[in-house]
Amino acid sequence: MKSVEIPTSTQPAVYKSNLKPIWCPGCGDYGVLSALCKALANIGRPPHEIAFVSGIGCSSRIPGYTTAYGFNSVHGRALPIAQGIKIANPDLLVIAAGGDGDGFSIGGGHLPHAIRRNLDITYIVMDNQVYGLTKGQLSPTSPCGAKTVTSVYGSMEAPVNPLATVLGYGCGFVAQGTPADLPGLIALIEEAIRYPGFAFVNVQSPCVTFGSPDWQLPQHKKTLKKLIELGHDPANRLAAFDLAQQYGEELHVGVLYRNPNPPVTYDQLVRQRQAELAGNTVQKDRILEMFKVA
Ligand SMILES: Cc1ncc(C[n+]2csc(CCOP(=O)(O)OP(=O)(O)O)c2C)c(N)n1
Ligand code: SF4
Repeated sequence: MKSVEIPTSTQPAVYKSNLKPIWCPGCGDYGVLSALCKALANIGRPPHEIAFVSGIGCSSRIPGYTTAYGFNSVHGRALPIAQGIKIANPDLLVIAAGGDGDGFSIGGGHLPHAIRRNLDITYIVMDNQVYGLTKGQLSPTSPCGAKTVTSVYGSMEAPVNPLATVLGYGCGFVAQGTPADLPGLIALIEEAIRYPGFAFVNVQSPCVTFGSPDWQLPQHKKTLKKLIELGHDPANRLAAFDLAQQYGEELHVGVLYRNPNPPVTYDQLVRQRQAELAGNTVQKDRILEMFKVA
């Protein structure tokens, strides 16, 4: 459970702001917002104990549609800001969210460091294989051959594999979902938030306007494979890697990997160090001296 345990259930509507989403009708992000509010209701932390950070993109509008503290920040910078918030106030439940462009292109350099630092943060990527907000350019997860406004003859680049990437970086919780399986997505987001450490959820959230017409919610419904029904053991990291290799070919939904022995988080270490420091007046004075303004 993230930081402070208050497992009393409340209503999803408590987390929805009065702002009406301006996403295109049918956009997958509506389902993500709905799943998120339901997951938060199951967890029961009040909105003022939650901070929601995003970058820039259609998907990154999501904090504005919730009643939690929201920061719709700068393209690609959700993770550094989320980490700063968590370190400054470890009692906040911190969720970062955004698109595949935001997370794996411009923000891609932050991902390995956020994962290895292992703050108790949940990161939700709405992976629609395209830049939605800027009108349909190639994104890092666009498949080979994808025709977009910036790849009119079809993409010649191999896509990023988000699942294998975060597993390789050592992420302790890795899951994939789709709004085509809303109950499954709610459960995944809830489990990710409850995981004590950096948790990653890749949501296949189709762009109805610029995304592939062959990869929308009806296709997800037909092709998705639930990992639980395949008998996958989420404690088995090598099996998770095998499944992750099939990103872009199979739509696996569920928890690929959950570290059965989560290591101590960075925010816990900071708190420990602060407590130690409080009892060590010599060291404390030396540090205060270092930061003294002349
Ligand atoms: C520094 C910077 N570079 C580029 C942009 C333009 N820009 C805004 S959103 C975006 C990509 C959006 O795609 P994605 O992150 O996948 O989110 P989506 O809109 O698909 O949800 C780009 C390139 C920007 N706002 N800031
Ligand atoms: S452009 Fe695509 S990602 Fe953006 S709101 Fe419309 S459907 Fe959603």
